[in-house]
Amino acid sequence: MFLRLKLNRSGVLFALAACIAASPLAGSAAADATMNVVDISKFNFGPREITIAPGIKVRWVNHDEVPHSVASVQGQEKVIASKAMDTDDRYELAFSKEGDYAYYCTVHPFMTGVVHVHKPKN
Ligand SMILES: [Cu+2]
Repeated sequence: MFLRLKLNRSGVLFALAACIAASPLAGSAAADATMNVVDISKFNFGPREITIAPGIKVRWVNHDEVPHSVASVQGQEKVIASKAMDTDDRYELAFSKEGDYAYYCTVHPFMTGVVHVHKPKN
């Protein structure tokens, strides 16, 4: 966050690249936001993997002309279970527990994504 304020644009990109190269938490640069958006478009979740801090919300938005959903099962528990979202529908969920939440679209199970929930390291 402080880096972002002090560096110019290319510096930020360099810092991001260094962060991605050095850490498995590739999405951690976005971890300070209170909301992260995953756009559903052309039968893909974008970004396909995101990393957020506990307590942060993720909002999925369907931009396709067909319905999509977001579902994740951990053990016996459905940790993500949206309804089918029509065009421009959205679904929001806050993740309180750390973990890696692999999810998929129940309408098109080949559509997959992951939400990594981890406390920021610094
Ligand atoms: Cu789908």
